[in-house]
Amino acid sequence: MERTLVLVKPDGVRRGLTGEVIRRIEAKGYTLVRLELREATNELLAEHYAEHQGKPFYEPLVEFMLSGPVVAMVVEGERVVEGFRSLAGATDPTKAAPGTIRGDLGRDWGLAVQQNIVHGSDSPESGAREIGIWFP
Ligand code: DAT
Ligand code: MG
Repeated sequence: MERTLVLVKPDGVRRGLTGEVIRRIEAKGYTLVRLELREATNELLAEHYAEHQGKPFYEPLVEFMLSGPVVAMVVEGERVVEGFRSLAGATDPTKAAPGTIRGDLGRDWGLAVQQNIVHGSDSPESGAREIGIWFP
C-alpha cells in the first residue's frame, strides 16, 4: 500500500478548509495514517522544498508556509500519490480544473506565490522522503 504526505497549507487552515480537504480524501477511500497541526520551521521547509531552493519563488514560498500553522497528514491507499495529485489539481489555482481542491477552493491572489491550499508528494519516493521529514 502506497503513502503520500499531504499538507493543508496556511491559507487552507486559515480559511477553515481543513475539514473539506479531509472529507475529499476520505470520500475517495484513502486512509489517514497520521495527522497533526504543526508550525513549520525554516529548517524543515529547506528540506521539504530542497528541489526549489534558489528558484525566484523559494523565499516567498517559505515566508508563506511560515505564515500560520499547517496540517500535516500521512495518507495511505492504492496509487495514492498520483490519486491525491489528481484530487489536488494543477499548481496554479486559476488553471486547476473545477472539481479539484485547487480548482474549487484555491484563489489567485496575485501574489508572488501560489496559495493553493494543499501540498501532495509528487512520487512514491518523494512521499517516503517527505514523510520522513515531517514524521521522523
Ligand atoms: P506542486 O505544489 O503542485 O507540487 P511545485 O512543487 O512545482 O508544485 O511547487 C511548490 C509550490 O511552490 C507550489 O505549490 C506553489 C509554489 N510555486 C511553484 N511554482 C511557482 C511559480 N512559478 N510561481 C509562484 N509560486 C510557485
Ligand atoms: Mg511539488
